[in-house]
Amino acid sequence: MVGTLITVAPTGAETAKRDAPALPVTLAELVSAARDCAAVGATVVHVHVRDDAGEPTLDLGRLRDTVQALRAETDLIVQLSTGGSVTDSEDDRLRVLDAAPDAASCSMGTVNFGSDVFLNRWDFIVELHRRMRERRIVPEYEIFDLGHLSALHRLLDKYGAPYGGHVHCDLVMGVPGGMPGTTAALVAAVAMLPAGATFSATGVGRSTLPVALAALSAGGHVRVGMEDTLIYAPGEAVQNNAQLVARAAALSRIALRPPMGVEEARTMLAISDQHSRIRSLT
Ligand code: KMH
Ligand code: ZN
Repeated sequence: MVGTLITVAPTGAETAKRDAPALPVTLAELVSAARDCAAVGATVVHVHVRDDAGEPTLDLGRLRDTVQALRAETDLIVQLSTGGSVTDSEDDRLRVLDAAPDAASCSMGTVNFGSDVFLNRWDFIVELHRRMRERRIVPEYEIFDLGHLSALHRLLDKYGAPYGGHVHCDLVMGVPGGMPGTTAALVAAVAMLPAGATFSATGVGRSTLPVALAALSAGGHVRVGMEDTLIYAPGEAVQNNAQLVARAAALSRIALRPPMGVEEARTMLAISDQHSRIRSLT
């Protein structure tokens, strides 16, 4: 039986350090959190970086340093966010790919995001898809709503498969404005996946646990982390990212689909070892 891919999204772009002191915002904190998460079962890290004031940034130098540090200090697959924060420009979001990560997120449509709008125009999505293939970066298609799966079919039909040939989606559920974090919504989304695609799911806020359980029972994979939830249980704040990864790993063992190792994850996601080779040469 296939193991479980556990992705950790440790930081995000929405939470302030003052509201969640355990949020990793410096490079040292991020690397330390990534190491702790790898030790308890994570194989992919979904990365947003912050500036010296702790604010979200897409500064290319910082992104490059972050990719390099995570490669040097962990074996995790490094997936940079091209979503950034709701105020980031398309040019800045496209430039993220110049930091040469193993993988990057590719959000498949516009969605209301609380009282903001997370804008993803069709032409922008096509450009992200095209540049990722050109740079040999494996996309993770972020699905916030069912219509985003229609857009994914359209993208693949018109512009072909991503680099590596495999399609992996992350169902981001429970965003205020997107699909709800329910089993029914997950089942509906899974039914719309392209043939041969694999999926992870992440539930925002209180939907974290129900979505993880639904994903495991539907044969999917799991993303957890402080980007998506700061609540561990009713009345109990998340202590750190590793706590969330350890719980996801425990659930995956109960489901008899224990956490995947990095090699198994690279094979499933069709991520070549080109970046590991680069690492060994530098
Ligand atoms: N911060 C959200 C507006 C992604 O990383 O690709 C977008 C987001 C998606 O987090
Ligand atoms: Zn993100």
